[in-house]
Amino acid sequence: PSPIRLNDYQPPTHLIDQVALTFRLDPQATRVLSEIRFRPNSARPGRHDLRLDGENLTLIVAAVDGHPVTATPDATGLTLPAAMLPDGPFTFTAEVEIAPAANTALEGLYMSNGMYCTQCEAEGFRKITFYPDRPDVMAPFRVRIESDLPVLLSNGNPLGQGEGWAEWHDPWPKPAYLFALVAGDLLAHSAAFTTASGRAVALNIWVRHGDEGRCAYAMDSLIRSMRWDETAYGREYDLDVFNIVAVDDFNMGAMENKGLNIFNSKYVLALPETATDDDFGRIEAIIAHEYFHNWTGNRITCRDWFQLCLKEGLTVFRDQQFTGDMRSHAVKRIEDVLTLRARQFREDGGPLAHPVRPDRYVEINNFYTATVYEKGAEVIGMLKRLVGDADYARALDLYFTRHDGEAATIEDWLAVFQDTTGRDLSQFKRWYTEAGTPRLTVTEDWQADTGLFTLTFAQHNPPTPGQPEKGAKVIPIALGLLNPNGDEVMPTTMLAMTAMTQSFAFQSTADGWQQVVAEGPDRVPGAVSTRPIASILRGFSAPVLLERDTSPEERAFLLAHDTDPFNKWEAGRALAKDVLARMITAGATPGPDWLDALARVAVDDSLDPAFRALALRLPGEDDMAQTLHAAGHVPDPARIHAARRAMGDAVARRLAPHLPGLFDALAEPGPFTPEARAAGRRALRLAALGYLSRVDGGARAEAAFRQADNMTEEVGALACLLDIGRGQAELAAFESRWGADRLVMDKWFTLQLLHAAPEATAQAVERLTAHPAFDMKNPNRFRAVIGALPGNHAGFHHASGDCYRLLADWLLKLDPLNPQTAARMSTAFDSWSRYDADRQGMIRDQLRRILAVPGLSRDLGEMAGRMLG
Ligand code: B3K
Ligand code: ZN
Repeated sequence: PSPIRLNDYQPPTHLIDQVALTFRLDPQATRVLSEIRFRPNSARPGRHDLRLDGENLTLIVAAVDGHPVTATPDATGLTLPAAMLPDGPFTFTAEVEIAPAANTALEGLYMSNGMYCTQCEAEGFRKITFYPDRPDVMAPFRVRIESDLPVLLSNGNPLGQGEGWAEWHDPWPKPAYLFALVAGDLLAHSAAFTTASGRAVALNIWVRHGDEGRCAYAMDSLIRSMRWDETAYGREYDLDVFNIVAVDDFNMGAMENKGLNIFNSKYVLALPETATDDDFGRIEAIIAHEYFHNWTGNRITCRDWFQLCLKEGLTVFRDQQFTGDMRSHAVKRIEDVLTLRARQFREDGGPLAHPVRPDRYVEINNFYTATVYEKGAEVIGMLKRLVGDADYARALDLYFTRHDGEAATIEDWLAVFQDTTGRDLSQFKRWYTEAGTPRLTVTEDWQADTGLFTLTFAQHNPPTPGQPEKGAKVIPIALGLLNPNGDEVMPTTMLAMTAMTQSFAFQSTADGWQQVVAEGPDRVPGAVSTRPIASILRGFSAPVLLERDTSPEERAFLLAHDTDPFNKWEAGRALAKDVLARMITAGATPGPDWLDALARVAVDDSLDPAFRALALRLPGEDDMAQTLHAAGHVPDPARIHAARRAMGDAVARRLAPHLPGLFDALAEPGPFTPEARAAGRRALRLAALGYLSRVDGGARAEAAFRQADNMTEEVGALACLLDIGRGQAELAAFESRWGADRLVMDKWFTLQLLHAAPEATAQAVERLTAHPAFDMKNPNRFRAVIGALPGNHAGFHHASGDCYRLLADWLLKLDPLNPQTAARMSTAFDSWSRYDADRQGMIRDQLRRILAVPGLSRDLGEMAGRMLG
């Protein structure tokens, strides 16, 4: 299929004033009656055919202004010729039949455990009825649902309900992708909220019987999100009800349908004994994310799908701010950068690299990526750093007033910043249009006689598919300077790099160190000074690869003294990666300096336990493969694995005297609370237990597993045991305890795969997929096994190539049922070009085998094709 291109965008020929839908629900034969009030779009003068999208629909009858029309749908929709249409407004009515029970792709109207639900983003509404299924056609919806099921929900406010029916009205014009319908035997966990201006809102989380006791944390997160959006962005909720529904079969995390968010049950249901601290954190973040979409996505939506980052980048940025406010900005930033590097830098460095705003796609579902989401959020963070907090707030206010009710573009978004600040953002826009992670190198110069300290930066923007050459990017570089005694002598200063190479000079003055803008005679004479130590790219102020020749001593200095928590962590991380890289490539052993520095952080009670836990986490194997490849090596997964294990053992031996004390002191008194402080203590406690298990043979982990009263420690202790090759009895105990709990059992599947020895990983896949509880139709379960496979780097890349073959087998099995999830899981192959010729050949063979399958989905076909290049 040929790609859709941004440059071909045309406004719609017709707009819609009103939509009325009636659903007569039936698993095999649901009838959908639609009544759509169209009017010609003045932006497209002249008379035009009306094209309606529609897929897998059986057309029963259609009419224009009450006159039956004989229109024959093709594979993708229906055309009403201009000659058939009145000059002005008209009403199109249709009745179609669909079969939700047969819908395994989980897009459109489908069934999950006897309940009906929908997923329309991006292009699922066309599987429900004939409609201009594009985000720039917005309309108010009235919906009538007829079914015997007790709970019948749609978007907006309830209009009425009776025996076997319910009606809903959504007054806010919305694109079809935000349509939702749910029908089932559900229970609500309810609460009330009053908005800042006094609107009473009924909040409900709808779940299956038995799950109603697991909604409290999600509800609490929702209420905090609603309050936060009022105070941080001045955005209030705008309907009388806000409904959330949890479903077990869902292709992604959640969906922001207007007034009726639909969630993967994994991101709603939580109790201390079933959910880990990470689960609680993700629930809070995703509830917030979907809620924040009400303004950034729903009230202001995207003109076309190329503009996806307009809503996703901004909404991720907002949920990151929220989590920072709720928990810890420092810890949140470190975690976000870890994810960015693991997922987005990986994507940007391989065959799937694409701009934050792509300019072509075959299947839009393939572009809900780390680049659109996470890099999209980074770009907004940079914009905020460049213009400052006050102008960011003014620009956002302008965005909301200027574009409310509209379908907007990235140009519109940048224009509110330009109009607010008077800045020209045309160069900044390259962040949206050019793919690839810039490499930033820095050299330092110190003139003892003049006291001038100069940093010279050079940026290199590597070629990516379809984009051989790029211009200079605007790079905000947050910089601080420290004295050799550890005092900060210049607080964080934002440098804006705009050229390919650019120098910034600094000098010590009576007021401390300052940037020297004018060189030469205008320069104030500097005070006598010593060479400062630079802390560069504080807070990870731009999504770049910083390359800096820093000595281990300087890194250890920054680890000990940097006032910027991100760079403090980053210094330790860089040290660890240097040590590990030398272990992998040169057979070195970790030296005492690094081990001592790590030990000092581990026992430093003045530091946040969550921060210490992050500092104790060793660089991941995939991360090392990515780093070694970028440095010109061919990564050997087996060596990386062995070296990382040796590194863990060395750390465990060095920390051994402190570990029992650390582990015991961090035990939480009193009952479990999911809040960040307690979670941080558990994280450090489990990090200590991990190292302790390597020296005590797992005795404490066994006891911790038995005594755990929460899932964080239960699963954490089990992971410690699996990591040292034990834990078989505990796995069996876990299965018999949790066998009936689908969400907890996903953890059981994933753990075994992640901890399988490299040579036993393929067998683990075979064993786990043969388990009676493995169900490929359930995306959570499929992801828990097949999706976890690349997380076991050495196993997935085992020289036999068995896992490559197994992954391809499973993708091909899933593709006819659920192409969207199959395509997403295929990205495990996107790093092939890092590895040796044998592995490259084996992966490419699998990709070719996939591409050769007749009837392959557009989703998986596009991905395999792009990965092969
Ligand atoms: N907007 C949805 C994602 C839809 C994905 C469609 N393939 C969830 C979110 O980003 O909030
Ligand atoms: Zn989103």
